[in-house]
Amino acid sequence: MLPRGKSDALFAEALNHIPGGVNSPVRAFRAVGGAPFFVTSAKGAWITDVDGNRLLDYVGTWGPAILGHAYPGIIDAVKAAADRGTSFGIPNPGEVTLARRVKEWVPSIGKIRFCNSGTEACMSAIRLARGFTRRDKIIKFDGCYHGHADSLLVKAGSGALTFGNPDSAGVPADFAKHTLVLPFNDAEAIRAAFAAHGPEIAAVIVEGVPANAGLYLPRPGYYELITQLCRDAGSVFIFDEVMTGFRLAKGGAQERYSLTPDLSCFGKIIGAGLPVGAFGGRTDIMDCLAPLGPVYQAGTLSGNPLAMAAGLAALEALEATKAYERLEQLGLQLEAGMVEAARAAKIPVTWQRIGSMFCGYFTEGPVWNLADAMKSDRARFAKFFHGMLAEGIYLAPSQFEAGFISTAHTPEDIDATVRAAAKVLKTL
Ligand code: KE4
Repeated sequence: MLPRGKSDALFAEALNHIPGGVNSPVRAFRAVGGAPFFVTSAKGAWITDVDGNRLLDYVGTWGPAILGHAYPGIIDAVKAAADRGTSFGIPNPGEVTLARRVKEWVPSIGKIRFCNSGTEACMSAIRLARGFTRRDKIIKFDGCYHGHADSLLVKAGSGALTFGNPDSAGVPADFAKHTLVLPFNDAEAIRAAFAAHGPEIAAVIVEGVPANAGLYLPRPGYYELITQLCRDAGSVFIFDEVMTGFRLAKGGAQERYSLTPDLSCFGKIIGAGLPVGAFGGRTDIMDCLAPLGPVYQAGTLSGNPLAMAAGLAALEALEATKAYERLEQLGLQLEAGMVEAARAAKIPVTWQRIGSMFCGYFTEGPVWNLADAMKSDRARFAKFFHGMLAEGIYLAPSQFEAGFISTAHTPEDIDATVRAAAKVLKTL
Protein backbone atom coordinates (compact mmCIF):
# COMPACT_ATOMS: atom_id res chain seq x y z
CA MET A 1 0.00 0.00 0.00
CA LEU A 2 1.49 3.34 -1.01
CA PRO A 3 1.77 6.07 1.67
CA ARG A 4 -1.26 8.31 1.35
CA GLY A 5 -1.58 10.38 4.54
CA LYS A 6 -1.53 13.75 2.79
CA SER A 7 -3.98 12.67 0.09
CA ASP A 8 -6.35 11.36 2.75
CA ALA A 9 -6.17 14.65 4.66
CA LEU A 10 -6.79 16.64 1.48
CA PHE A 11 -9.70 14.42 0.50
CA ALA A 12 -11.25 14.81 3.95
CA GLU A 13 -11.12 18.59 3.56
CA ALA A 14 -12.22 18.47 -0.09
CA LEU A 15 -15.36 16.64 1.02
CA ASN A 16 -16.28 19.71 3.10
CA HIS A 17 -15.99 22.08 0.15
CA ILE A 18 -16.73 20.13 -3.04
CA PRO A 19 -19.53 17.59 -3.66
CA GLY A 20 -17.94 14.16 -3.33
CA GLY A 21 -14.60 15.92 -2.94
CA VAL A 22 -14.11 16.02 -6.70
CA ASN A 23 -14.87 18.25 -9.65
CA SER A 24 -15.75 15.36 -11.92
CA PRO A 25 -17.44 12.20 -10.61
CA VAL A 26 -15.22 9.51 -12.12
CA ARG A 27 -12.25 10.89 -10.14
CA ALA A 28 -13.88 9.88 -6.85
CA PHE A 29 -12.88 6.20 -7.18
CA ARG A 30 -16.50 5.19 -6.47
CA ALA A 31 -16.26 2.48 -9.12
CA VAL A 32 -13.18 0.86 -7.58
CA GLY A 33 -13.50 1.76 -3.92
CA GLY A 34 -11.06 3.65 -1.76
CA ALA A 35 -10.29 7.34 -2.05
CA PRO A 36 -8.57 9.34 -4.77
CA PHE A 37 -5.05 10.63 -4.41
CA PHE A 38 -4.06 14.24 -5.10
CA VAL A 39 -1.47 15.03 -7.76
CA THR A 40 0.99 17.89 -7.41
CA SER A 41 2.92 17.48 -10.64
CA ALA A 42 3.24 15.41 -13.77
CA LYS A 43 6.05 14.96 -16.29
CA GLY A 44 6.20 12.64 -19.27
CA ALA A 45 4.38 9.38 -18.51
CA TRP A 46 4.61 9.94 -14.74
CA ILE A 47 2.51 11.68 -12.11
CA THR A 48 3.62 12.56 -8.57
CA ASP A 49 1.14 12.78 -5.72
CA VAL A 50 1.21 14.85 -2.53
CA ASP A 51 2.71 11.92 -0.61
CA GLY A 52 5.60 11.74 -3.04
CA ASN A 53 4.40 8.58 -4.80
CA ARG A 54 5.47 8.49 -8.45
CA LEU A 55 2.99 6.63 -10.64
CA LEU A 56 3.11 5.50 -14.27
CA ASP A 57 0.04 7.14 -15.78
CA TYR A 58 -2.24 5.32 -18.26
CA VAL A 59 -5.05 7.88 -18.01
CA GLY A 60 -3.20 10.93 -19.30
CA THR A 61 -5.86 13.31 -17.94
CA TRP A 62 -8.44 11.25 -19.93
CA GLY A 63 -6.74 11.73 -23.27
CA PRO A 64 -5.13 15.18 -23.65
CA ALA A 65 -1.63 14.10 -22.53
CA ILE A 66 -0.87 12.19 -25.74
CA LEU A 67 2.67 13.59 -25.73
CA GLY A 68 3.06 12.97 -22.00
CA HIS A 69 2.64 15.56 -19.26
CA ALA A 70 4.39 18.96 -19.27
CA TYR A 71 5.64 18.48 -22.83
CA PRO A 72 8.32 21.19 -23.22
CA GLY A 73 7.01 22.58 -26.52
CA ILE A 74 3.53 22.99 -25.03
CA ILE A 75 4.74 24.50 -21.77
CA ASP A 76 6.91 27.02 -23.62
CA ALA A 77 4.02 27.98 -25.91
CA VAL A 78 1.65 28.48 -22.97
CA LYS A 79 4.20 30.51 -21.00
CA ALA A 80 4.88 32.76 -23.99
CA ALA A 81 1.16 33.24 -24.57
CA ALA A 82 0.52 33.95 -20.88
CA ASP A 83 3.12 36.72 -20.94
CA ARG A 84 0.94 38.40 -23.58
CA GLY A 85 -2.24 38.17 -21.50
CA THR A 86 -4.55 35.32 -20.52
CA SER A 87 -7.73 36.28 -22.36
CA PHE A 88 -8.88 39.05 -24.68
CA GLY A 89 -12.50 38.33 -25.58
CA ILE A 90 -11.39 39.67 -28.94
CA PRO A 91 -10.29 37.58 -31.93
CA ASN A 92 -6.63 36.56 -31.68
CA PRO A 93 -4.28 35.13 -34.38
CA GLY A 94 -4.05 31.74 -32.63
CA GLU A 95 -7.71 31.01 -33.37
CA VAL A 96 -7.10 31.43 -37.09
CA THR A 97 -3.90 29.38 -37.10
CA LEU A 98 -5.39 26.48 -35.14
CA ALA A 99 -8.57 26.51 -37.23
CA ARG A 100 -6.50 26.33 -40.41
CA ARG A 101 -4.38 23.50 -38.98
CA VAL A 102 -7.43 21.43 -37.98
CA LYS A 103 -8.87 21.89 -41.48
CA GLU A 104 -5.58 20.67 -42.97
CA TRP A 105 -5.64 17.56 -40.76
CA VAL A 106 -9.37 16.78 -40.94
CA PRO A 107 -10.69 17.18 -44.52
CA SER A 108 -14.37 17.01 -43.48
CA ILE A 109 -13.99 20.30 -41.60
CA GLY A 110 -15.12 23.17 -43.81
CA LYS A 111 -15.49 25.51 -40.83
CA ILE A 112 -14.86 25.11 -37.09
CA ARG A 113 -15.99 26.89 -33.92
CA PHE A 114 -13.90 26.68 -30.73
CA CYS A 115 -15.53 26.41 -27.31
CA ASN A 116 -14.43 25.27 -23.85
CA SER A 117 -15.16 21.58 -23.39
CA GLY A 118 -16.22 18.43 -25.17
CA THR A 119 -19.63 18.76 -23.56
CA GLU A 120 -20.07 22.21 -25.04
CA ALA A 121 -18.90 20.99 -28.45
CA CYS A 122 -21.39 18.11 -28.55
CA MET A 123 -24.24 20.17 -27.07
CA SER A 124 -23.66 22.91 -29.64
CA ALA A 125 -23.33 20.47 -32.54
CA ILE A 126 -26.71 18.98 -31.64
CA ARG A 127 -28.36 22.39 -31.36
CA LEU A 128 -26.83 23.29 -34.73
CA ALA A 129 -28.10 20.07 -36.34
CA ARG A 130 -31.58 20.71 -34.92
CA GLY A 131 -31.50 24.29 -36.18
CA PHE A 132 -30.22 23.28 -39.61
CA THR A 133 -32.78 20.48 -40.11
CA ARG A 134 -35.62 22.10 -38.11
CA ARG A 135 -36.13 18.66 -36.51
CA ASP A 136 -36.06 17.63 -32.83
CA LYS A 137 -35.17 13.95 -32.57
CA ILE A 138 -31.60 12.74 -32.11
CA ILE A 139 -30.14 9.25 -31.93
CA LYS A 140 -27.35 8.23 -29.59
CA PHE A 141 -26.12 4.81 -28.52
CA ASP A 142 -26.19 3.14 -25.14
CA GLY A 143 -22.79 3.14 -23.48
CA CYS A 144 -21.70 6.21 -25.44
CA TYR A 145 -21.03 9.46 -23.60
CA HIS A 146 -20.97 12.89 -25.20
CA GLY A 147 -20.68 15.10 -22.13
CA HIS A 148 -23.36 16.15 -19.67
CA ALA A 149 -25.75 18.27 -21.76
CA ASP A 150 -29.33 17.48 -20.76
CA SER A 151 -30.44 15.84 -23.99
CA LEU A 152 -27.44 13.52 -23.93
CA LEU A 153 -27.63 12.30 -20.33
CA VAL A 154 -29.88 9.50 -21.40
CA LYS A 155 -28.08 6.22 -20.77
CA ALA A 156 -24.76 8.02 -20.75
CA GLY A 157 -21.82 5.66 -20.55
CA SER A 158 -19.23 7.59 -18.56
CA GLY A 159 -19.93 8.46 -14.94
CA ALA A 160 -23.62 7.68 -14.98
CA LEU A 161 -23.00 4.11 -16.07
CA THR A 162 -20.23 3.75 -13.50
CA PHE A 163 -22.79 4.63 -10.86
CA GLY A 164 -25.06 2.03 -12.32
CA ASN A 165 -27.57 4.80 -12.95
CA PRO A 166 -27.99 5.27 -16.68
CA ASP A 167 -30.24 8.36 -16.40
CA SER A 168 -29.46 11.61 -14.54
CA ALA A 169 -31.78 13.39 -12.12
CA GLY A 170 -32.62 16.89 -13.25
CA VAL A 171 -33.04 16.08 -16.92
CA PRO A 172 -36.61 17.04 -17.89
CA ALA A 173 -38.53 14.20 -19.48
CA ASP A 174 -39.37 16.64 -22.26
CA PHE A 175 -35.69 16.76 -23.17
CA ALA A 176 -35.00 13.03 -22.92
CA LYS A 177 -38.03 12.09 -25.01
CA HIS A 178 -36.34 13.49 -28.10
CA THR A 179 -33.31 11.26 -27.66
CA LEU A 180 -33.58 7.78 -29.12
CA VAL A 181 -31.08 5.49 -27.46
CA LEU A 182 -30.12 2.49 -29.58
CA PRO A 183 -27.86 -0.50 -28.98
CA PHE A 184 -24.49 0.07 -30.62
CA ASN A 185 -23.44 -2.17 -33.53
CA ASP A 186 -27.06 -3.23 -34.13
CA ALA A 187 -27.74 -2.54 -37.80
CA GLU A 188 -31.36 -3.62 -37.62
CA ALA A 189 -32.08 -1.30 -34.68
CA ILE A 190 -30.86 1.81 -36.46
CA ARG A 191 -32.54 0.80 -39.71
CA ALA A 192 -35.79 0.41 -37.77
CA ALA A 193 -35.31 3.77 -36.03
CA PHE A 194 -34.91 5.54 -39.35
CA ALA A 195 -37.80 3.62 -40.84
CA ALA A 196 -39.99 4.79 -37.98
CA HIS A 197 -38.67 8.30 -37.44
CA GLY A 198 -36.41 9.21 -40.35
CA PRO A 199 -38.06 12.53 -41.31
CA GLU A 200 -37.99 13.63 -37.64
CA ILE A 201 -34.34 12.79 -36.99
CA ALA A 202 -32.11 15.85 -36.77
CA ALA A 203 -28.91 13.96 -36.04
CA VAL A 204 -27.17 10.78 -35.07
CA ILE A 205 -24.26 11.24 -32.69
CA VAL A 206 -21.69 8.52 -32.07
CA GLU A 207 -18.19 8.36 -30.59
CA GLY A 208 -15.19 7.92 -32.88
CA VAL A 209 -14.95 4.58 -31.08
CA PRO A 210 -17.11 3.96 -27.98
CA ALA A 211 -14.64 4.47 -25.13
CA ASN A 212 -16.90 5.48 -22.25
CA ALA A 213 -17.97 1.97 -21.35
CA GLY A 214 -14.47 0.59 -21.64
CA LEU A 215 -13.53 0.31 -25.31
CA TYR A 216 -15.40 -1.49 -28.05
CA LEU A 217 -15.20 -1.00 -31.81
CA PRO A 218 -17.69 -0.60 -34.66
CA ARG A 219 -18.38 -3.75 -36.64
CA PRO A 220 -17.24 -3.49 -40.27
CA GLY A 221 -19.69 -1.38 -42.27
CA TYR A 222 -21.61 -0.07 -39.26
CA TYR A 223 -20.45 3.55 -39.50
CA GLU A 224 -20.97 3.47 -43.26
CA LEU A 225 -24.56 2.35 -42.60
CA ILE A 226 -25.12 5.29 -40.23
CA THR A 227 -23.65 7.64 -42.83
CA GLN A 228 -25.99 6.33 -45.53
CA LEU A 229 -29.12 6.37 -43.35
CA CYS A 230 -28.40 9.97 -42.36
CA ARG A 231 -27.80 10.98 -45.96
CA ASP A 232 -31.03 9.32 -47.15
CA ALA A 233 -33.08 10.96 -44.39
CA GLY A 234 -31.47 14.39 -44.51
CA SER A 235 -30.20 13.92 -40.94
CA VAL A 236 -26.82 15.21 -39.70
CA PHE A 237 -24.14 12.64 -38.87
CA ILE A 238 -22.27 13.99 -35.85
CA PHE A 239 -19.00 12.19 -35.13
CA ASP A 240 -17.84 12.76 -31.58
CA GLU A 241 -14.03 12.77 -31.78
CA VAL A 242 -13.49 14.41 -28.40
CA MET A 243 -11.45 11.36 -27.35
CA THR A 244 -10.33 9.97 -30.73
CA GLY A 245 -9.54 13.23 -32.52
CA PHE A 246 -5.81 13.66 -33.20
CA ARG A 247 -5.26 10.48 -31.14
CA LEU A 248 -6.08 7.61 -33.50
CA ALA A 249 -4.50 9.41 -36.47
CA LYS A 250 -3.84 12.97 -37.56
CA GLY A 251 -7.37 12.90 -38.93
CA GLY A 252 -8.75 10.94 -35.98
CA ALA A 253 -11.13 7.99 -36.20
CA GLN A 254 -12.71 9.40 -39.36
CA GLU A 255 -9.36 8.97 -41.10
CA ARG A 256 -9.02 5.40 -39.80
CA TYR A 257 -12.51 4.50 -40.94
CA SER A 258 -12.48 6.66 -44.10
CA LEU A 259 -15.62 8.52 -43.05
CA THR A 260 -16.88 11.99 -43.93
CA PRO A 261 -19.16 13.07 -41.08
CA ASP A 262 -21.35 16.13 -41.53
CA LEU A 263 -20.15 17.53 -38.17
CA SER A 264 -17.36 16.46 -35.85
CA CYS A 265 -16.71 17.34 -32.21
CA PHE A 266 -13.30 17.72 -30.64
CA GLY A 267 -11.78 18.31 -27.21
CA LYS A 268 -8.91 17.11 -25.02
CA ILE A 269 -5.86 16.94 -27.36
CA ILE A 270 -6.96 20.04 -29.31
CA GLY A 271 -6.29 22.05 -26.14
CA ALA A 272 -3.37 19.88 -24.94
CA GLY A 273 -4.99 19.77 -21.51
CA LEU A 274 -6.24 23.36 -21.42
CA PRO A 275 -10.02 23.80 -21.57
CA VAL A 276 -10.84 23.59 -25.28
CA GLY A 277 -13.64 22.00 -27.23
CA ALA A 278 -14.48 22.50 -30.90
CA PHE A 279 -17.08 21.46 -33.42
CA GLY A 280 -16.90 21.77 -37.16
CA GLY A 281 -17.86 20.30 -40.49
CA ARG A 282 -19.93 21.17 -43.54
CA THR A 283 -19.84 24.88 -44.25
CA ASP A 284 -23.55 25.01 -45.17
CA ILE A 285 -24.35 23.70 -41.69
CA MET A 286 -21.72 25.70 -39.78
CA ASP A 287 -22.86 28.95 -41.42
CA CYS A 288 -26.17 28.58 -39.58
CA LEU A 289 -24.31 29.64 -36.43
CA ALA A 290 -24.58 33.15 -35.02
CA PRO A 291 -23.59 35.76 -36.02
CA LEU A 292 -24.22 34.48 -39.58
CA GLY A 293 -27.29 32.38 -38.94
CA PRO A 294 -30.12 31.70 -36.47
CA VAL A 295 -28.43 29.09 -34.22
CA TYR A 296 -27.00 30.80 -31.17
CA GLN A 297 -23.76 29.62 -29.55
CA ALA A 298 -21.21 31.69 -27.61
CA GLY A 299 -18.49 31.65 -24.95
CA THR A 300 -16.43 34.23 -23.07
CA LEU A 301 -13.30 32.11 -23.18
CA SER A 302 -13.83 30.44 -26.55
CA GLY A 303 -10.64 30.64 -28.62
CA ASN A 304 -8.64 31.49 -25.51
CA PRO A 305 -5.09 32.50 -26.59
CA LEU A 306 -3.33 30.16 -24.12
CA ALA A 307 -5.48 27.22 -25.16
CA MET A 308 -4.97 27.95 -28.84
CA ALA A 309 -1.20 28.12 -28.33
CA ALA A 310 -1.23 24.83 -26.40
CA GLY A 311 -3.33 23.04 -29.01
CA LEU A 312 -1.19 24.26 -31.88
CA ALA A 313 2.02 23.23 -30.11
CA ALA A 314 0.54 19.77 -29.51
CA LEU A 315 -0.43 19.23 -33.15
CA GLU A 316 2.94 20.47 -34.34
CA ALA A 317 4.75 18.09 -31.99
CA LEU A 318 2.55 15.15 -32.98
CA GLU A 319 3.49 15.71 -36.60
CA ALA A 320 7.19 16.39 -35.97
CA THR A 321 7.72 13.31 -33.78
CA LYS A 322 5.92 10.76 -36.00
CA ALA A 323 3.83 10.08 -32.88
CA TYR A 324 1.30 7.69 -34.41
CA GLU A 325 3.80 5.06 -35.41
CA ARG A 326 5.29 5.09 -31.91
CA LEU A 327 1.87 4.91 -30.24
CA GLU A 328 0.94 1.90 -32.39
CA GLN A 329 4.15 0.06 -31.47
CA LEU A 330 3.66 0.74 -27.74
CA GLY A 331 0.01 -0.29 -28.01
CA LEU A 332 0.93 -3.56 -29.68
CA GLN A 333 3.57 -4.28 -27.03
CA LEU A 334 1.15 -3.62 -24.16
CA GLU A 335 -1.58 -5.71 -25.77
CA ALA A 336 0.69 -8.71 -26.36
CA GLY A 337 2.04 -8.56 -22.83
CA MET A 338 -1.33 -8.18 -21.11
CA VAL A 339 -2.95 -10.97 -23.13
CA GLU A 340 -0.09 -13.32 -22.22
CA ALA A 341 -0.19 -12.28 -18.54
CA ALA A 342 -3.92 -13.03 -18.32
CA ARG A 343 -3.48 -16.37 -20.12
CA ALA A 344 -0.68 -17.40 -17.74
CA ALA A 345 -2.79 -16.41 -14.72
CA LYS A 346 -5.83 -18.22 -16.18
CA ILE A 347 -7.95 -15.08 -15.65
CA PRO A 348 -10.53 -14.28 -18.37
CA VAL A 349 -9.55 -10.82 -19.62
CA THR A 350 -10.68 -9.49 -22.99
CA TRP A 351 -8.11 -6.94 -24.09
CA GLN A 352 -9.48 -4.50 -26.66
CA ARG A 353 -7.37 -1.83 -28.34
CA ILE A 354 -7.18 0.65 -31.15
CA GLY A 355 -3.93 2.55 -31.47
CA SER A 356 -3.01 3.96 -28.07
CA MET A 357 -6.47 3.43 -26.52
CA PHE A 358 -7.23 0.21 -24.66
CA CYS A 359 -9.45 -1.57 -22.16
CA GLY A 360 -9.03 -4.88 -20.36
CA TYR A 361 -12.52 -6.28 -19.66
CA PHE A 362 -12.67 -8.91 -16.93
CA THR A 363 -14.96 -11.13 -18.93
CA GLU A 364 -14.81 -13.65 -21.77
CA GLY A 365 -15.01 -11.62 -24.96
CA PRO A 366 -15.52 -10.28 -27.40
CA VAL A 367 -17.16 -7.01 -26.32
CA TRP A 368 -19.14 -5.38 -29.12
CA ASN A 369 -21.63 -3.28 -27.14
CA LEU A 370 -22.76 -2.16 -23.69
CA ALA A 371 -24.54 -5.41 -22.89
CA ASP A 372 -21.31 -7.34 -23.50
CA ALA A 373 -19.33 -4.81 -21.44
CA MET A 374 -21.75 -5.13 -18.53
CA LYS A 375 -20.79 -8.80 -18.18
CA SER A 376 -17.43 -7.70 -16.81
CA ASP A 377 -16.48 -8.67 -13.27
CA ARG A 378 -16.26 -5.22 -11.73
CA ALA A 379 -15.18 -6.47 -8.32
CA ARG A 380 -12.27 -8.31 -9.91
CA PHE A 381 -11.38 -5.21 -11.94
CA ALA A 382 -11.39 -3.13 -8.73
CA LYS A 383 -8.92 -5.55 -7.11
CA PHE A 384 -6.74 -5.41 -10.22
CA PHE A 385 -6.88 -1.60 -10.22
CA HIS A 386 -5.71 -1.36 -6.61
CA GLY A 387 -3.11 -4.07 -7.08
CA MET A 388 -1.63 -2.16 -10.00
CA LEU A 389 -1.78 1.10 -8.04
CA ALA A 390 0.21 -0.55 -5.24
CA GLU A 391 2.76 -1.47 -7.93
CA GLY A 392 2.96 2.21 -8.93
CA ILE A 393 0.77 1.99 -12.02
CA TYR A 394 -2.31 4.21 -12.41
CA LEU A 395 -5.07 2.82 -14.59
CA ALA A 396 -8.45 4.46 -15.17
CA PRO A 397 -10.43 4.05 -11.91
CA SER A 398 -13.34 2.25 -13.57
CA GLN A 399 -13.87 -0.86 -15.66
CA PHE A 400 -15.95 1.36 -17.92
CA GLU A 401 -13.21 3.74 -19.01
CA ALA A 402 -10.46 3.48 -21.60
CA GLY A 403 -6.74 3.69 -20.94
CA PHE A 404 -4.32 5.85 -22.91
CA ILE A 405 -0.67 5.45 -23.88
CA SER A 406 1.43 8.52 -24.60
CA THR A 407 4.56 9.00 -26.71
CA ALA A 408 6.36 9.56 -23.39
CA HIS A 409 5.82 5.92 -22.39
CA THR A 410 8.83 3.72 -23.19
CA PRO A 411 9.10 0.04 -24.11
CA GLU A 412 10.68 -0.44 -20.66
CA ASP A 413 7.60 1.19 -19.03
CA ILE A 414 5.40 -1.24 -20.94
CA ASP A 415 7.52 -4.21 -19.86
CA ALA A 416 7.31 -3.07 -16.22
CA THR A 417 3.53 -2.69 -16.56
CA VAL A 418 3.18 -6.21 -17.94
CA ARG A 419 5.37 -7.64 -15.17
CA ALA A 420 3.23 -5.88 -12.56
CA ALA A 421 0.04 -7.13 -14.20
CA ALA A 422 1.35 -10.70 -14.25
CA LYS A 423 2.04 -10.42 -10.53
CA VAL A 424 -1.32 -8.83 -9.65
CA LEU A 425 -3.43 -11.10 -11.84
CA LYS A 426 -2.09 -14.13 -9.95
CA THR A 427 -3.52 -12.68 -6.73
CA LEU A 428 -7.07 -12.28 -8.09
P1 KE4 B 1 -15.69 17.14 -21.49
O1 KE4 B 1 -16.90 18.02 -21.29
O2 KE4 B 1 -15.45 16.24 -20.28
O3 KE4 B 1 -14.47 17.92 -21.93
O4 KE4 B 1 -15.98 16.14 -22.73
C1 KE4 B 1 -17.13 15.34 -22.70
C2 KE4 B 1 -16.89 14.15 -23.63
C3 KE4 B 1 -17.50 14.16 -24.87
N1 KE4 B 1 -17.32 13.14 -25.74
C4 KE4 B 1 -16.54 12.08 -25.41
C5 KE4 B 1 -16.37 10.95 -26.39
C6 KE4 B 1 -15.90 12.02 -24.14
O5 KE4 B 1 -15.15 10.95 -23.83
C7 KE4 B 1 -16.08 13.08 -23.24
C8 KE4 B 1 -15.46 13.08 -21.85
N2 KE4 B 1 -14.69 11.93 -21.51
C9 KE4 B 1 -14.62 11.60 -20.11
C10 KE4 B 1 -13.79 10.32 -19.97
N3 KE4 B 1 -14.58 9.17 -20.17
C11 KE4 B 1 -14.05 12.73 -19.30
C12 KE4 B 1 -13.67 12.36 -17.89
C13 KE4 B 1 -14.59 13.01 -16.89
O6 KE4 B 1 -15.81 13.07 -17.12
O7 KE4 B 1 -14.04 13.44 -15.84
